[in-house]
Amino acid sequence: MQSQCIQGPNNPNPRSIALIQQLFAAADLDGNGTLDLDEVHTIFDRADLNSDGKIDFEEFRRHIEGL
Ligand SMILES: [Ca+2]
Ligand SMILES: [Ca+2]
Repeated sequence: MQSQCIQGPNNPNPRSIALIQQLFAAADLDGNGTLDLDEVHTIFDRADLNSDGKIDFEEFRRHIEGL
């Protein structure tokens, strides 16, 4: 059952926070604690599997599951 992984903002569940930390750490390629535009672009390009310049939900989901 994966459907309850992501809760709304009113429910600060530890799994959401862990996921956010995981996403941030994965995006922070040089590990300096901040994201710069190059890092965001790199992550975007990785997530955009069909290179159409957009990330649809399926691509987003697969990207997160692949972390
Ligand atoms: Ca960084
Ligand atoms: Ca795409």
